Amino acid sequence: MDLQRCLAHLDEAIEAAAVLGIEATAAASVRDTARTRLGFPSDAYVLAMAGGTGVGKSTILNALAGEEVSPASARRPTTAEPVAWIPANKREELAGLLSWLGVTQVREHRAESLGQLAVLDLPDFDSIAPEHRERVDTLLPRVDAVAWVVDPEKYKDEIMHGGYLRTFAPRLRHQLVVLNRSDLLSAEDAMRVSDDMRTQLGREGLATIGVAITRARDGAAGIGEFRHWLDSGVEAKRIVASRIAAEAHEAVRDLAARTGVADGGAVPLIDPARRERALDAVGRGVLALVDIRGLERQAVAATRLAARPRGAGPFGHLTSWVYRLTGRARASADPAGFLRRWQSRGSLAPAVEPLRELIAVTLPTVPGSVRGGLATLSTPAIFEQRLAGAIDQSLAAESAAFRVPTSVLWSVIGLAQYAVTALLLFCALWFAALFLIHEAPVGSVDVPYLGRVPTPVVLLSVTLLIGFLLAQALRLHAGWLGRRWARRIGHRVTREVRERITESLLLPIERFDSARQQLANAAAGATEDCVSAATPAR
Ligand SMILES: Nc1nc2c(ncn2[C@@H]2O[C@H](COP(=O)(O)OP(=O)(O)OP(=O)(O)O)[C@@H](O)[C@H]2O)c(=O)[nH]1
Ligand SMILES: [Mg+2]
Repeated sequence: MDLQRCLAHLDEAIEAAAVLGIEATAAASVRDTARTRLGFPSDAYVLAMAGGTGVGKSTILNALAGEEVSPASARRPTTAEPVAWIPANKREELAGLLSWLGVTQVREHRAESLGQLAVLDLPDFDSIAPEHRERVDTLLPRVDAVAWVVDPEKYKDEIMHGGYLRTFAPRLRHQLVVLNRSDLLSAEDAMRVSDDMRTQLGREGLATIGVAITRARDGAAGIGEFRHWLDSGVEAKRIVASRIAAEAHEAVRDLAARTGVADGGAVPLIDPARRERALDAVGRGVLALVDIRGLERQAVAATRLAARPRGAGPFGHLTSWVYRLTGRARASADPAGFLRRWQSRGSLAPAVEPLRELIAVTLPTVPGSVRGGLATLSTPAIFEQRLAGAIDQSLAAESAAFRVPTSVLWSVIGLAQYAVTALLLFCALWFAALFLIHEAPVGSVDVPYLGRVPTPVVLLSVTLLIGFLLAQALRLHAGWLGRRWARRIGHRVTREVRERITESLLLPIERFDSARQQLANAAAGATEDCVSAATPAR
């Protein structure tokens, strides 16, 4: 159960690494190896004998078997192909596992007490034959346990310590160093060398690895400590699980370390408060370009233009037709066009600066492996391009939905203007009649300050005044509607632009941050589940 959870953490970590652009092929291969290994039916575990040439790997196996299983000799190197020594009754169930390991040389044993054990005698990893080392390197990630065989001459070898132990030991739980050919030393010296080896393992952070002293040439009697370790009663299943868990844990830890996150905690790359401030600044810069005030003027003009044919009486049609014909309407009463032309009003460069700067400041604090992805995001050209795209999209969506406001009041005013025009005509006829018919009787009205004023003059003045007031009412009402409309557009555009900036510029960073958090969580989970799955139950 712990093991399945442990592998799930590895999956999460690999997924997060993909978002972060971190190379995770090694981790993916760990995962694949783990799943394949778990897919084999056998409950036996595979122990590899690894070491330099001539340290006695094959001799130890032969001592264990009590017969010659893998030829050993003074010729260097001797073993070129790995030899598997397996329980006879498990031959069939181990067939798949052995072919996955690429092992063709198979010997059987009937040792009751070693019924769960398959030993692999590997070629050396330090001889003149480079293909031996290659074999070892491809096999070691697939075996369940390792006996690192050294001798008094080679126990300090750099290939063993700097190369193999450093790489593989942290990814194994069931492992042992076997100090062979100890008969070449006095008993005290053998103890001294094995203590020295332990000290060195401790320095390398591998203090949990035990050291067994053997004399394989003496047969079974010479490998008592090694045999004791084999018989120590660790369940084979547990060994297989511990190996996979240890490998998975290392892989997750490696990904987390390269991302710069610790177990459980990934401090956000960008401080949320600073992010908000930068976003506000960008929003202000963008809206200055979009020019909401200019938009308001255009919207008011467009609304007035729409009101004119309906509310300005018989001449309204004429003037609005003239406006349209001369292009005046297009230039100053076209809010949609005004929005679309935002880019002609200046450069975006100053607007993106606060956000770009924020990312530039953040970059040095980000681990090298993730820096690349973030750096691309903060390239001014890409930033501007994205922002421009975001603004274009939101403005296009907004202006496509434009409907110039309208009102029935305009028709009422329009009707009244027709009446005014009729009255004006009547006055004109009256004046004409007065000119033509001399001595025509005409009434008069008493007007304060002016005295008696002829009725047609009063009527004409009143009609003109009403006409003027109606025109003003239309202007004011249309202006009020236009401004209200413009304010609504302004709010929507502001909100939309902000949303799109967040989506196209900050979302990638947030995705980045959440991937880092996911990796940190996976690392914490792996520390818990993989460690408990990897504990060698003794
Ligand atoms: N003195 C002494 N010699 C040993 C001991 N174990 C093995 N040898 C000898 O060391 C030589 C090499 O042994 P192998 O078992 O072939 O060594 P190996 O590690 O398998 O070597 P490669 O197959 O080349 O990697 C042989 O001549 C063995 O007889 C030991 O405990 N004491
Ligand atoms: Mg050998």
